[in-house]
Amino acid sequence: MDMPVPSSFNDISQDWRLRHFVGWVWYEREVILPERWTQDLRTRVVLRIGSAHSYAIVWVNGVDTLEHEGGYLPFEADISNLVQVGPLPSRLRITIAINNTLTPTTLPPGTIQYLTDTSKYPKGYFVQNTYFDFFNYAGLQRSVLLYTTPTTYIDDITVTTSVEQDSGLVNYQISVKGSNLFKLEVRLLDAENKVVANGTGTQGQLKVPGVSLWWPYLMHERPAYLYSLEVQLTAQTSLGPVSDFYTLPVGIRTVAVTKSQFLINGKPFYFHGVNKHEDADIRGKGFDWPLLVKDFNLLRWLGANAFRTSHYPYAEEVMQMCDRYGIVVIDECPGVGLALPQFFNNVSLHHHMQVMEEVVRRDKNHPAVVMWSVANEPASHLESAGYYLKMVIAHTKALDPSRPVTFVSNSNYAADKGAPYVDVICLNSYYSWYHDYGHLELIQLQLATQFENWYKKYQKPIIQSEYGAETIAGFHQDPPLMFTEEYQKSLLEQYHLGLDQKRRKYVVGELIWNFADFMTEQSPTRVLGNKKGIFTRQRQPKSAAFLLRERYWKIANETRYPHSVAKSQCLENSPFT
Ligand code: GCB
Repeated sequence: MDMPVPSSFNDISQDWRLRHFVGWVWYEREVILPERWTQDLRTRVVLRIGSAHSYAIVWVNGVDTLEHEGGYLPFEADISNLVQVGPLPSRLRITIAINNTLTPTTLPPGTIQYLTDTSKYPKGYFVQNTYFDFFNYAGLQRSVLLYTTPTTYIDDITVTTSVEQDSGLVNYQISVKGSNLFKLEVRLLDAENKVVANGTGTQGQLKVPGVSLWWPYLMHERPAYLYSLEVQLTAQTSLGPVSDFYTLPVGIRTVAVTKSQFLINGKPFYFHGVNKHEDADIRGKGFDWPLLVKDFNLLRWLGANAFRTSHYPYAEEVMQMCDRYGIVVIDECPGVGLALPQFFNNVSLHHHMQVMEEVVRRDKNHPAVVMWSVANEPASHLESAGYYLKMVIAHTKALDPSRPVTFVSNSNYAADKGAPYVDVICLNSYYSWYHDYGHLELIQLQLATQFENWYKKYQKPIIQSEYGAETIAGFHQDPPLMFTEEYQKSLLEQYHLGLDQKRRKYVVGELIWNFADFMTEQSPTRVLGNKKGIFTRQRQPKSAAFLLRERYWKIANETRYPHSVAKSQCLENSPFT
């Protein structure tokens, strides 16, 4: 059948078996390569897969080329040897087999349960159990690309930044592969394309006097300032000279955490934003530019300055947009649904660390990323989870000492075994929804208890990383009843009163669950998916979106730094000016 890429395969056809399919699916396509890719042997041809959920094997012209475990991160292979042979035109057959089965050692984990009562189930009947609340969309959900580099090429760049008085410092490290005989020239250009610093060699430090810092949206009159790091490689190969060139957007900023604050460029930063999902009608988790740009327009309309990539790394284009718009990111790996004791084993731990390596390698240079989240709601009351989280967090800190690390907890403060290792406490709570449902009057008290207990025990800044209410757009009831727009609004209002009590003390952020309604597995508690969005799945606002908009712009106006504010361009969008 025809299958678009990128897209999840589940919602494309009318066949219910494909929608719920668990197992191997096969993609195949032929392409003809340009002649210079195959005839100039100084060219390296690479096949890159943006993501394949969840386990993939790739063949090129029938040759087993690549395998990858884990659904939300890119992987690639040098296929030059396979394409630079044989007659012209050079035809390429790419075959990708993908298995979406989740097991106790995948991330996210899952279990396959065989139902053996033959009076109820046919022979061999099984179900895929998952322990997270979103539909396990699968397939080639991000782009598959063919690209070239020279045979000696820029393999990777790592940039970290710091600030000394009014100068910015950009430390770079460049990895070159293919040969040792090369020259590297490095230039840093400002937003007007003026060269502001130069360097040579694989590592160095560039100094930018009178630096323009990268500030989050609504925190400065010129947020999201990006320099460009241009890296020029020239090399000698046995077939003659080659050159490679790469431009990396660089935002100069610092991130730090104190006992009660989250600091960006030395100033207290308050996360007022959302949790998202990659999710939409028909395409499922398939990457889609119109949807992405719409979402960023909604974030800006809302006055949101941050989101968490709940519960897996999002497409690279999303991270690039965050850099450009100044939307701060808590970058979460697919460590979601770690609910059962059996999931905390050595094989999983090893894989989880490897996934963190892949996330950090992919996202380390994004100024928008200010913190890593290694998991969402693991069973962190278990001893085994405590050890597991300690190891994953330590590994992530070793990979990237420049950013704080967290995981998102829904455990009790007294029982949580992972919290000692995080830099910021992130808490999910659903007062008056899953607990004491219908009792909006209890929220303020319960929220105050939550914050005070955690802060007393850990003295670390706290983010309310989820709160919200299931809401069917168009349902109304006054006085408010559950599932109506009025109830969602009232629940938010009560949370906000509680948050405001602690906001200037040690609570450093609030992220609503969720930005938009999204698809889940079928269950008696989900009406065509999770409806806790402040926007519908089609991105239309529910009443709560307007409430949140008013709040976020108000907070932004209060926390703006007078020294850095001229007549703000951001303010022009504000509903209050
Ligand atoms: C949570 C989870 C999130 C769910 C949400 C809910 O705590 O982190 O994935 O979707 O609750 O709506 O139940």
